[in-house]
Amino acid sequence: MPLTDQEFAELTERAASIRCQIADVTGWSGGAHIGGSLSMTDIITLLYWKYLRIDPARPDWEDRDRFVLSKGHGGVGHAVVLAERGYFDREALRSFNETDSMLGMHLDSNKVPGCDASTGSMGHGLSQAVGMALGARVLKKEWRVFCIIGDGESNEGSIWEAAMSAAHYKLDNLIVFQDRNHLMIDGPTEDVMSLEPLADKWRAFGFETREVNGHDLHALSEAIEFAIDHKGSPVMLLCDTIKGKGVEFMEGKPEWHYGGLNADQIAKAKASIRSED
Ligand SMILES: Cc1ncc(C[n+]2csc(CCOP(=O)(O)OP(=O)(O)O)c2C)c(N)n1
Repeated sequence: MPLTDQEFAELTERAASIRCQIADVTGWSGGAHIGGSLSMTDIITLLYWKYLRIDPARPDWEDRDRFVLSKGHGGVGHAVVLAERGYFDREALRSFNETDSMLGMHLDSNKVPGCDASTGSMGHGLSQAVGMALGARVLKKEWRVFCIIGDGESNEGSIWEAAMSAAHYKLDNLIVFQDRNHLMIDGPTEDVMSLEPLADKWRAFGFETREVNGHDLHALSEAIEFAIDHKGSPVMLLCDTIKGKGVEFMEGKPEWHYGGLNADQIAKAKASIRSED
């Protein structure tokens, strides 16, 4: 079902609010991976507010859908989403990445309610997602597994090992989003280690692959529904995104992979986000 006008308006507002909170937490903590958190915000917002079958009051509910942020450095974005979705008090965000905080730079599934996998070492989350998808089959469960990987992260061989096994086992309960923002830690992916032709690679690895604008909520929603209905293989939604999306002075700039924000920059970031809203 296409998004209704009301859903679209609510999700658009939610994504803007998440982006503003990411700017706040980046400021409070002294620094965080803001660029890649902003590029995945529309995807993760749509998942947490429309598609994931979850219950924030019961984070360990066995039959819940699983979400794995394989590009675990986006922890600041994930933490804001989990707080906003009601897994824990927003106040916890104030201590993001402080010593002894529940919230580290990369989220720890043993500490953070709602976090299904500890990630941050690039290239490992997809393997965890494959294991969870296989687990559903073995246990005869209906849960689906949604996983976001980075494009720079896909320089890791382990991504492709996980992809091979997902296709081998025909894991049609696994939906992977690649946040194709074309930038990694220190520059354009195609300069550091070229990935193209990426869609062809995923197809060759046995994934039903769709290319989609990762900031178009209508297109993303349609793609997710296609992926949920698809049978016989895992699905890759190759999402064309912009690193730093929403904050004009960050968009497309590799130097905003990680950074801190002062009060003036936070205000500018929020004004930019709201001007797009
Ligand atoms: C195994 C490993 N090597 C290096 C790093 C350091 N690192 C953190 S983020 C990153 C780049 C990731 O690029 P990408 O997946 O494109 O992230 P995005 O642009 O979406 O933020 C690297 C190399 C890491 N976290 N893990």
